[in-house]
Amino acid sequence: MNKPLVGIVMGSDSDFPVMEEALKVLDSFSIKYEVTIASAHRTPEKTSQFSRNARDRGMEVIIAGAGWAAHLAGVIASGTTLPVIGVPIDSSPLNGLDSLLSTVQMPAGVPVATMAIGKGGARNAAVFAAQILSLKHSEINEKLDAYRKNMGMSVEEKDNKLREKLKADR
Ligand code: RP5
Repeated sequence: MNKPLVGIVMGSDSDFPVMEEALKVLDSFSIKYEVTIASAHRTPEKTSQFSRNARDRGMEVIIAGAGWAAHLAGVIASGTTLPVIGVPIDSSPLNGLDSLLSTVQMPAGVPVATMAIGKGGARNAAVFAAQILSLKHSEINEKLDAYRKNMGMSVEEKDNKLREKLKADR
């Protein structure tokens, strides 16, 4: 895996603290990615070039995160038939509800797989990207299985800790 399989695009550097969550998950799966700041309204030409060239550059999935009137994921989806995963960022006075609706409400024909608002959505975007990639890259499948197993184990740990705390407190 030499070329980045995932293209991560965000509208501004102010989106990075949220989008970083996606990077962390992809790192944990050893999936190579490329990070770009491109804005649908501030740098429309760069955004459109990115999406038009992504497939030829070897990318297989794109994650796009943006806030406010978040048309970034939709604009990127319009220039490629690669799967585009959208992350609505909670950077506006409407706390991301505007970005959620702008990202999810794509008219029929050009879909954006839209995740939850904010950091949880960014994490899920990376997990979902890994799930798409696992169809072709079987080594990612094993990592996804381990991820799910660890998640289950951490819930069990929390359950045990809470039970012990309640026993001690009462
Ligand atoms: C959107 O506008 C970006 O995705 C960001 O969430 C928001 C604000 O951008 P900055 O003004 O912080 O650069 O395009």
